[in-house]
This record gives sequence, C-alpha cells and structure tokens, in this order.
Amino acid sequence: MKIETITTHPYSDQNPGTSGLRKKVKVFQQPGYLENFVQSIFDSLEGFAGKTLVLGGDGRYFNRAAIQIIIKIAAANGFGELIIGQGGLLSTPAASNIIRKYQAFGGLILSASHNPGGPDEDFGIKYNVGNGGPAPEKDTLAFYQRSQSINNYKTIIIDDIDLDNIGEQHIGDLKINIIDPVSDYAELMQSIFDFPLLRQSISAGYITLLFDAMHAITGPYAKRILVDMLGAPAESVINAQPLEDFGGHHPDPNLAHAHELAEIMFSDHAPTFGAASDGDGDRNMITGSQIFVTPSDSLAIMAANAHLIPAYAQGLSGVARSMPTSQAVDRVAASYGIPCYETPTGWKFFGNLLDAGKITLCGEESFGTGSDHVREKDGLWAVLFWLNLIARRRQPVADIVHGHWQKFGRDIYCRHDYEAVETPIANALVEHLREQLPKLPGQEFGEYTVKFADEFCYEDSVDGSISRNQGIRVGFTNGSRIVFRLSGTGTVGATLRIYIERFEPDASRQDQDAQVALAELIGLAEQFCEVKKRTGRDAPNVIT
Ligand code: VG1
Ligand code: CO
Repeated sequence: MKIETITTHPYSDQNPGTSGLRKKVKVFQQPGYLENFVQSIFDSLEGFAGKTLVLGGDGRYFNRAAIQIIIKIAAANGFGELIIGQGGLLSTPAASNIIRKYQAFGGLILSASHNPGGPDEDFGIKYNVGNGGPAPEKDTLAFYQRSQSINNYKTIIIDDIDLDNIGEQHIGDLKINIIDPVSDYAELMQSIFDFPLLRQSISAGYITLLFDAMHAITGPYAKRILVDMLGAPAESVINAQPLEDFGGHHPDPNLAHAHELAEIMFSDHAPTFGAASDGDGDRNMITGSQIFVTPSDSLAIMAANAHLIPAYAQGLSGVARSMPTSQAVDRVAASYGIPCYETPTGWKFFGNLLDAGKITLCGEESFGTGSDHVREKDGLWAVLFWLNLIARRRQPVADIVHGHWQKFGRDIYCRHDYEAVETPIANALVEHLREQLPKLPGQEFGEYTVKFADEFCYEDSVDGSISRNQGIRVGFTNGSRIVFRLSGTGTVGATLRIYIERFEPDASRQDQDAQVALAELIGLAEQFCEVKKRTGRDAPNVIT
C-alpha cells in the first residue's frame, strides 16, 4: 500500500455546528475540502492505529463519492478495519449501534439530516466517538483548529472499492467489511420491544399504521422491521426507496414536509398510528388518527409510560431534555421522583449523562428522542416505542395524549423558524436581545411577568466542561418561556429559532390550537427580538 502525501491549503469555514460540518455539496466538492476535514479529524485523534472505523451515510448525493475518498484517507492513516454499510448506507442510530457493538474506535457519518439533497443542495459529515455518540465540543473544536493550519493529507491510490457486495475485502493490512446496514439494528430493536405483542396487535388489526420514510435512509429499516418482522402490510411504508435527492423534498418529519402522511392522518380513513423519519433516520414525527403529538409531549409521554416497554420495565434512572424543549418531561420526572437534566441543543450533550447512567431517556423538541440503547436520537426506535405503548395500553394515540395532559397538565408549545436571514441582521438581532436581558426581570407584559432573562450556559455534571451562549431565555413567573437561538445546522445565512411555551393545567382549556393559545407570547417574542421588523418578513418559514 503506497501512501501519497498531497499538499493542500486550509479552508476557513470548517467549524462544525450542532451536528457536524454541513455545507452545500458544491462546497464539499472543492479540491481537498472533504479530504482536509477528514485528515484534520484523524490528526486530532490518537491511538487508532490498527483499530476499526465505521463508515456510512444517508445515501444523499455525494455519499458514495465521499465514502470512496474517506476509505483511501483512512487506509493511509493506519486504521486496521473499516466497517461500511452496504451501498455506503447507514442510518445515524444504526451507525451508533455498530460502533458500540463492534467496539470500533469511532465512526464517520455522512449526512445533512433533514436538509435537502442533490448537486445543489446539502451534504454533511460528522465524527462519532467510541461510545457511539457525536464527538464532544472539545473534539470538534480540535478538528476545526487543525483544519485552519492543515497543509497536507494522506491517501492511497487504488481503484474504487465495491460497496455493494456484503463481505470482506483487503487492501494491504486494511480489512474492509461491507455489512448489511439493517440486521444489527433490527436485532437491537427486537431486544428492546415486545415484538410478539406487536406482531399480534398488527395481525389482529388492532394497530394499523403508516410510516413515511420520505425517500431517505429509514426505508430499508422500516420495511425489514415493520413489514418483514412485524407483519405490517407492505403499503404501510411509503416513500421507502432511498433517493439521492429525496425525491426533491426536504426529508424533514414535520407536518409541513411530511404532508402526504399528515393528510392521511387527518382524513376519515386514517390508520391508528402514523410516523415519519428524517434523512438520516434519527428524527421522528408521531401522529395518531386526527392528532399530531409534539416532540416535547412525546418525550414526556414516553417517560411516563416507559415501564410498559420490556427494556425499561425497571424504571428510568433519569431523563434529560435540550433547553428549548418544553418542560413537559420535567413534570413527569418530578412526579416519579427521578432527576431531569437540561442540556444545550444537540445530542452530543446527552452522551456523558447516558454513559454515567444518570439518564435512560432523553429528547429534543426538534423531533428527536432516544435512550441509552445507542448514543444518538433514534427515529424508528421512537416509532416502535409508541407502537409498543399503544399495544400495551390498548388506547388510541389521542386518548393517550389527552389522558397525559389531564394528569400532568399541558405545556402548549410551538417553534417558529426564520430561515436564511442575512447573517449581519441575525447577529444584530441577537445583540439587541442580549442588551435587554439585564433590565427584563420584574417587567410586566399583560398577564406575563418576567422572572428571569439570561443566556443559557451549561455545566456538564460529569466532566465539568462548560458550554456558553447556548440560547437566550426569557422565563415568566407563570412558567411560560420564550427562547431564541440561532441554528447550528443551516447552510445559508442564519436561521433564527423562536421557541414558545405556556403551561395549561386546566383540562377544559387544554384542547386549544397552539398558535391561538400562544398568541400573546408570540407577540412578546416579536417585541423582544424584532425579527419581522428587522427582516421585513411577515411570517416564519416553518412553524412546528
Ligand atoms: C437542529 C435541532 C437540534 C438537533 C440538530 C441535529 O439543530 O434544533 O435539536 O440536535 O438539528 O439534528 P439547530 O442548531 O439547527 O437548531 V439532525 O436530525 O439535523 O442531525
Ligand atoms: Co437527522
């Protein structure tokens, strides 16, 4: 194996965001761009000689080409084995599982998640560490710093590797193992949930379901698990064929983008359960006939019912949510007497808590839920969790949700996204918010009195690391909150996210439309941040 050292020059924009480095495909296709970033990762890591690296992606445009490039760089840098999903495919949670199961040194996952794919759309890459979870901030910072001084990368000159046939290949001392991307994951799901009960509930027609794979990675996983293993009819999985451009859509599981599913679930021929997942299979949207379950509520309901699932029958050690996620799960934790942690946005912050056994379940408002079974959020796991829950409780989704609200109260919640705002406008807006923080506490706005106004700073209770500037929070004395933060996953300009919530304990007032119930807080959010005034827009791009 002859190693070549190729001279390169740094790119200034290789700072990973919330979940790896995400850019337009055209940016990644610049000479040396992907190569630099991968070499920067390897330069920042120690002790991987002869060890295993897991490699796979969500199948979007440039996935295959990127995998061929990475194989050669990994070979030249001295890895001993590469485990690659057949066709270059691995969902994010499946990759996390494979890293853990085969005790790999780490893994590279190629995805821009819910962002669109295609030659003019988005691509992404992130590194996961040996626990199967996203690299912590100290590592991503090291990758970025290295990328700023890099002047060469190592590679080997070989023909492209056959990614489509399962089995082992060897290049010099390097073993390349092409594996079935689904079977390890399916086995893991079978060890968590009550598959015989699910099979029975589906065959008896008690559960009817529809899963929208959005032409992304979960198609093959859903077909194997829901159809082949659990006996759901083949037409239960729609848009099951992974496509490089996701059929021209955003593979983003929310009511706006999964509209095909949404229309059916709110029609008079809706199945009992409907769900969708995103580009890389880590997000989930949960719906039932005539009802959409917000991700924050879904997390709380899962926590409240976890004892019904075989793997969690012993109870939960604790739970965690990202800061902007609603406080619904906090109420469940308080009532069960278990700890509830509040972390910054991004799955990497749950890793230490999961590894230390402090939490069993965790989630984010952005359609992400997961548990200690892997170190990523997991879309199909959430789907199976809900199916298992329905099968055990023998209640429709709407009844489960309403029953939960009656018991714990409802945290009425919504998120408004203003996408592709010009960066200087977004930065000035954040600065304007910051300036108001010291004088907001104590001020009254109609029925709302500000209790606290700050910028979220997180101290990791396991390793003591501190993450600053994780979003601006305005909390009110009645428990309502408005949170503002800039996205760390976008590829064009800046995206402002505004998260709004209000607690409604009165069961007779819980069945309101969120936009109506939150109207006054939505107005206050504009008063504080002036996004409409400063951008000239009259509405958010997406409301979830
Ligand atoms: C978004 C979500 C965040 C999630 C992240 C990665 O980040 O808000 O909760 O962890 O995407 O999810 P941001 O910085 O754009 O708000 V995924 O499925 O895109 O890997
Ligand atoms: Co994703």
